[in-house]
Amino acid sequence: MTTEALTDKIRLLFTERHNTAPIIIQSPGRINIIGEHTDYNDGFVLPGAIDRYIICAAAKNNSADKCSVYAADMEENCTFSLTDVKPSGKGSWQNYVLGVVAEVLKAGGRLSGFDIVFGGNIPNGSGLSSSAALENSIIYSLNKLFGLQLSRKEMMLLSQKAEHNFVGVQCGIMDQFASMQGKEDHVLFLDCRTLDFTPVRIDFGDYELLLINSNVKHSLADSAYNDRRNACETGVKALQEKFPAIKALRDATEKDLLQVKGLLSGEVYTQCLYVIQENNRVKQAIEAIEQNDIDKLGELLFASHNGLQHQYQVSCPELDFLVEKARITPAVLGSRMMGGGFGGCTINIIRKGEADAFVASVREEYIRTFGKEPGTYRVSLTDGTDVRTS
Ligand code: GAF
Repeated sequence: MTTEALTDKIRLLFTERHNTAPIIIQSPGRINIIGEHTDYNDGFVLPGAIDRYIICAAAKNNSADKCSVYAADMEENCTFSLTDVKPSGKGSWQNYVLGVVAEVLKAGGRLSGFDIVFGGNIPNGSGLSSSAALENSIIYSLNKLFGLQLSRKEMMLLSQKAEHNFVGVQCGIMDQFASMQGKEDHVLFLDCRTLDFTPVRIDFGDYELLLINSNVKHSLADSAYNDRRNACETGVKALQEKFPAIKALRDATEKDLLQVKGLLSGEVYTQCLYVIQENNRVKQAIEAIEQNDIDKLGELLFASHNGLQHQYQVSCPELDFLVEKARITPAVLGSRMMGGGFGGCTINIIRKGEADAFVASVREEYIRTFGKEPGTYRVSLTDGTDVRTS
């Protein structure tokens, strides 16, 4: 559905349900060029917001504490009192909303009753961060409705806390950041330690980005994500025995890690090595972009996937298949899985005009092998969460 049609639908649903005019907030999904699983290691990432959104209609109601949130896509309604905001069942969309409300209250935000209707055109489970977009849309709405005076940085950090405390995923900041701070036609080079960032324009020349959705949603992704985080923390503790100044894997070199190899299981060692190497790849990617060297950027994407598949072990056969096909296709300069892993999309740098032929060349075998169809998206880089004016 186009964002215009989605906005009309959400606005109409809201006025039908609540008989008043809402504010409309749009909050985008994100891609990430490179820098996967580096964010919670204080490292570097290169994401951007995309023109797929959660659209959220919101208004205060007359109650002191009664709230309602209607998820148009699921046709589900959730009502709660501000005096008793608790997590809902595991895996429920409600936790993204309730978590944000709870974090706002915890931070001292003064709220009264409100109503929300939301819906989206970010495909769920595609690794394009529909959940961060939802969290950001809720916090941005509350900030506007109740004049909370939160900065973008404060809002994205509260969204992240909601995910930690209500959803149970110890995510880094990349997704909430990209969705909140996005800039049209730019990706954002973010230092996840300081949260300083630089917008970067990439000149792809004769090439363009193509997302291919594996259409795999892995149910173990959340627990595996937290496991990887723990592995990184184990690595840091071992490193600190020899190098007390190391605070996160971002501070370590491959040589440092080698010196504590004996203190780590083979698996943890390899996973930490991946993070150190991926962080270096982001820095190399920035150099390649500055030199308009898209071939080099493509090589880095393939190398990133290799690490995610074999070292960090967060890929899956469907994603590996798509990247392998890309590797042997001359029109594709680079390809890798994107986001947390175990499903979702690959991001590809492909020669303009070749996307349809590439997808057609892999489609049949993909369907035969995995019994499902791959999806494709072409996206544009866009601004972060904001009020929608039309
Ligand atoms: C998920 C997380 F939410 C991000 O913080 C990031 O760690 C990403 O996986 C992997 O790079 O999207």
